[in-house]
Amino acid sequence: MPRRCRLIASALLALTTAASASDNLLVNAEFEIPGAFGPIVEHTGYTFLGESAADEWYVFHNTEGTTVTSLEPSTINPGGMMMRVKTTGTSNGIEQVLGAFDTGPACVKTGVWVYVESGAILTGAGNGGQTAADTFLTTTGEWVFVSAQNTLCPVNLFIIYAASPGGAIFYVDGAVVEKLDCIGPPGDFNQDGFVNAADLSILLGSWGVCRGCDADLNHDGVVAGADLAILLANWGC
Ligand SMILES: [Ca+2]
Ligand SMILES: [Ca+2]
Repeated sequence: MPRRCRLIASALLALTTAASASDNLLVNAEFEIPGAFGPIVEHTGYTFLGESAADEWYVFHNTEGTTVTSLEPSTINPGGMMMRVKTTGTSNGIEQVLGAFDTGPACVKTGVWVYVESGAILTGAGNGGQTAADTFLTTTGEWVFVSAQNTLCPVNLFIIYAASPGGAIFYVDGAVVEKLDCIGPPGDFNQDGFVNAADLSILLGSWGVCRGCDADLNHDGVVAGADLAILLANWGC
């Protein structure tokens, strides 16, 4: 990375970190603290595989594969550490649990600095095993701050996963999950604080191609079954 870009990236990281440090629901968000098995940890298998190279960050596989995590000197935050994640399977990556299932804020903003070496990644937040792909990153070879508001609620889990066939190689640093003040969770279209039948009728009334409309919860330009599934998952949140 050119020196100027690196300086700007460092300044941005410092700003995002300073602004959010006190409100960050994540711990070890800067990947400074090695885990019990660190600083290089290899997991092979399926489902929950244990702690990564970084304390409080865990490796989870949705497909069979191998993931190697390692803490290395950060290239975006000089003097600090970042984590390298190399995974051979799609939908495999790292996650942090923020609280118990069915607990946590209805609305959050998530963000993390990511440098993808190969493949593509997604980030998401949600309730236990039910997380949405809130961001997709296909840019390789540069640091990018990926940020989104949650789709599923309540939020007690934050994930950073490979979204490409065959896995991905990526670096992460400076992650944040911040509670947002909201009247109601995603799907509360009429803003009465709850997701219920009134919101369902709004969604059904928007059914079909509907670019930019509120009921398009997954932002794919169509109000369809995927949006209905999100609304039903957030029912009563
Ligand atoms: Ca509502
Ligand atoms: Ca949609």
